[in-house]
Amino acid sequence: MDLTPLPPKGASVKSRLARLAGVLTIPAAGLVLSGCTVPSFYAKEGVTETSKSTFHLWQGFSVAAAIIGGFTAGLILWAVIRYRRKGDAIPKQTQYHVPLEIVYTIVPILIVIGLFVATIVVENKVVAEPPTTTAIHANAFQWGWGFTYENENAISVGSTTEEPTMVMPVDTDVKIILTSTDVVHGFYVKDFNFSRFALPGVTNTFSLHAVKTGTFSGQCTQMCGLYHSIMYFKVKVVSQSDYAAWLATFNTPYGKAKADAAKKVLAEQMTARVPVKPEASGGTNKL
Ligand SMILES: [Cu+2]
Repeated sequence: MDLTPLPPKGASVKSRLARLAGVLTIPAAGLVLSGCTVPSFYAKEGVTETSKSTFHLWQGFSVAAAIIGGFTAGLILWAVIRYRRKGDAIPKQTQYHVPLEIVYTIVPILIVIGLFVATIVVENKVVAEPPTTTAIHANAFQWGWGFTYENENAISVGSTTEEPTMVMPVDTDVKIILTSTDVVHGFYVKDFNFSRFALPGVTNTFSLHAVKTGTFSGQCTQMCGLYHSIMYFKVKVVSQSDYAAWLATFNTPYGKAKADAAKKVLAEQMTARVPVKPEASGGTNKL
């Protein structure tokens, strides 16, 4: 029950405005306190071609939601204030306003079609797999990641003290062949705005095209057992010449021996179901 005393009859315009300001403060405070960041709307552009497309789609959805939400809130407020009860008289009722009904049926349908088409365009970009000769096998297992390179000796396996690092070249279409040895895992790289399940018995392929060099964090996003929380990895995007140089390090006798040792560790880890051994990985993921 609202115990707020009503203003005396004939309250001044000033006090009415003060009450209105009080009412409007609540949604305004909600907006400010939620820390809404414009124009990114809490998302990041990321460092791949498709992460940028996904980001722009998110922006479009957010702007559309803000406009529609603002318009709807404005209409509600207008109705609340304009038709607030002043006595027992009911305001004029309007029904079967056909032009209006047609507008509020067709406009939402057009909005949904617009959002749907924009989503399809971006999704087609995300799932596109342009032909490339650079392919990396990413294998998830309880509880770690192994990255091996098609037609190359290179391999990267993590340890409890060193996260496995997937090294990939910048400005290149890189095909990722994602598999799981045991249960469902999730391959997620925040700066790529990208996530994909690693499923046992299923090979998921996708393409990544980074446009910026740097080291980016990845993690398993599917609760996959006791040590799910340590299933981190890194993605190191390097220049094409650095990438070639890194691959070449595995072709020396020393590099080959390292790769063979890492392959053995990877095979052991896949079946051990324990956190990986720090001493065994040999730092093969160092660039
Ligand atoms: Cu996991």
